Amino acid sequence: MEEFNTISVVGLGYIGLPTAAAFAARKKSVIGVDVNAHAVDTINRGEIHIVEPELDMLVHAAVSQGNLRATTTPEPADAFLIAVPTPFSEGHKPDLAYVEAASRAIAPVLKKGDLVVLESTSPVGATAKMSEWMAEMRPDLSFPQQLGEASDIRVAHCPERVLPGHVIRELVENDRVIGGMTQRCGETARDLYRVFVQGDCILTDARTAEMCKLTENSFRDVNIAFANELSLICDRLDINVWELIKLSNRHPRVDILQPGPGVGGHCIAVDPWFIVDSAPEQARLIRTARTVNDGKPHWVIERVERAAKRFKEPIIACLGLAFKANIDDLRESPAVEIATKLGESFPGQVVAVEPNIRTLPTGQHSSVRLCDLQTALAEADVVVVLVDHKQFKQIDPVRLQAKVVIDTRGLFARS
Ligand code: SAJ
Repeated sequence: MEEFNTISVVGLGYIGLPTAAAFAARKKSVIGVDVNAHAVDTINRGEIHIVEPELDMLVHAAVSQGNLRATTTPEPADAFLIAVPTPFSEGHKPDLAYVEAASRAIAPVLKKGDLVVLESTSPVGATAKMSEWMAEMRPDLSFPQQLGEASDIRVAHCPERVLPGHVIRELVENDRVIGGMTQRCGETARDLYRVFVQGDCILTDARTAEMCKLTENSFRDVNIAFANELSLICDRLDINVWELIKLSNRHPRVDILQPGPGVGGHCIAVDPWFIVDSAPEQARLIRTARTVNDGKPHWVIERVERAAKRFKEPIIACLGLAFKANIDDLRESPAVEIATKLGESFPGQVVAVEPNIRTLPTGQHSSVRLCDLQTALAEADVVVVLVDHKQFKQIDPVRLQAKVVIDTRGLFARS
């Protein structure tokens, strides 16, 4: 069993910061590294720069007890976890620039016996590439691609799988898939995660672990696309899709997900493209699912525009801007895309209700006015339900009677 006294987490975002705090809660000495000086200063004050339930308390405790410290410059440690973004660039090609920068940044402080784990969601082959970048910088050390089990540095991939909004619980309880570049690399990484993970830590190779994470999110994307496609078909055939899905799900082997205004977030709408990019000819269903889900916001916009034409100067109320229920995260949100486009088509006539934020991000969505739920319901001719926030579930349907309601989440249209 390996002992890790000092652990460094590189990238202190939605995954890196909770992970750093989880190790610190187990009394490990944790050094968090981030290029964002504002994030580093905030964490060193015991505060957080992102929104995630319970994270503030954990970080505050970790910093005040001296177990977590943040810095912009990497320092020596026994294990390094890299949790930086892996977005896609032009043509949906994975962009590994942050992984490359992070691995080159830690390379100078690596020493014999260290473990480096890539946590970022990555295309197949990224862990091996990361190891090559470090090897380039440190010809004095050996890496698994050069010496196999005998290497000085151990390298593994262990994708994060936590659900935003439930990160603290899922981080501890979820099973972890650990892909070592060699068997020993995997076993060493497993010793590290066992510090705080209560779920099973299952070993495989790095490429399978990379593909496993992409597969999980693609599975979800394909299944949401099925529900979204059904919603279009049912609209055409004048069938209530929510009732249809509920009835179909009575079958013991059928479990259809829910249609919505499209798929948001930073994972499910991104990761399938990594598979498509690496096997474009084979990944036909996965690519089509992306197209179906990306097309849904346009379909919603068209429906609202058609409905709005019935009025002279309609007020359109968009209920919800976040990418899913009961969170404040507006990034990559189909609801934002829909509200913004409607605001452009109907200047001064679109209001949005988002109970989880106080102001709209500056410089964006200027065509949309943020207001409270009661005002929106009083003013609106057309109500577009975009997010199933708990506050919206309490709306008395009587208040919607005289309005046109376009309900993308089935809050009021279920039967
Ligand atoms: N959505 C639907 N219908 C559904 C379920 C979801 O339209 O029936 C939409 C949501 O409204 C949202 C999007 O899909 O816009 C994604 O939401 P989500 O709750 O399904 O997933 P995320 O993006 O918050 O988190 C996912 C999770 N992956 C899986 O469930 C397979 C999480 O475990 C991953 O860690 C995370 O991606 C990630 O970081 O990759």
